[in-house]
Amino acid sequence: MIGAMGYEHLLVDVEAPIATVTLNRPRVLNALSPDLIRELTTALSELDADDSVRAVVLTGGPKVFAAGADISDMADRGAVDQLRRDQTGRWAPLAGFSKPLVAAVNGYALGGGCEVVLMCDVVIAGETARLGQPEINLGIIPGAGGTQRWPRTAGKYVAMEAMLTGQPIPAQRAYELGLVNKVVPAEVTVEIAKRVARQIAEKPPLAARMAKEAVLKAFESPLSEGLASERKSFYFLFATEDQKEGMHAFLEKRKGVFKGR
Ligand code: DAK
Repeated sequence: MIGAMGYEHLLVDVEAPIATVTLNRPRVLNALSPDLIRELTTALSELDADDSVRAVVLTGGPKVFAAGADISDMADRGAVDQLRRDQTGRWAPLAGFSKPLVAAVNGYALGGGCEVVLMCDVVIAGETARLGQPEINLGIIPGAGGTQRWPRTAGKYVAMEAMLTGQPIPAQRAYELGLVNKVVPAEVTVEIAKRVARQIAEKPPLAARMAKEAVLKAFESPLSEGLASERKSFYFLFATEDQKEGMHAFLEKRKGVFKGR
């Protein structure tokens, strides 16, 4: 069945200034087939270019986030075939999404599904959420950033245990380890994630973009480089109308109205 926006495996709901993207292959626990990945990255590219959207919620719905890449698609592939498909490059619209991405995670977020969560900026987990990298059980390792983003998020030993045992981590433990921002009842995960997205969407979008970029830079650069880059973005924001609006609104004791200019 093709949805309203022409996607077969996704639901995309734009309620400006936020949008919600729902992975929608429930029969196979939202397994990330090449078609689903293509649709997801296409939808994200479109939302990144849509000025009416200032933050995006990414979810798998009420029961499951995603049980990983589609094993039936991968089982008989060879190394060269995998390389030629360049799935890492295909994730660029997600990893490089310029607007804040809020993940709403219920149930399993495994393998590539967990790696998608790790590419989001804020994670709201339902009490049923279970995050893990079970690739080792299949004779492979994570291939969409898991071995790199887990240690940067939760430290070496948590990452090692997750990669080597393949055991998923339940929501509350994930919260204690700093892998998710908040644990909420599963029925309200998406609603709370939308609330967070709306809160972010009220902020000046260029400042949000620069803040996201600056925090991500911390994972990639030495401190001195990160600080220099932060300072340049800080100066740049003084060239925006929203900075003038934000500061004058404060002085005039009113709420700022931001245009993303
Ligand atoms: N792929 C395909 N089908 C899946 C699936 C998956 N990952 N996960 C579940 N399904 C299907 C099941 O086969 C079953 O289908 P039917 O038998 O009904 O036809 C249906 O979804 C319901 O699943 P279960 O019957 O197994 O449900 P249970 O509640 O009993 O168990 C489970 C839920 C999540 C514990 C179990 O389904 C499970 O262990 N699933 C596999 C989890 C997993 O191993 N995930 C990692 C996959 S590897 C790459 C980058 C990244 C990746 C690949 C390439 N490149 C850069 C090239 C990522 C790799 C991975 O994610």
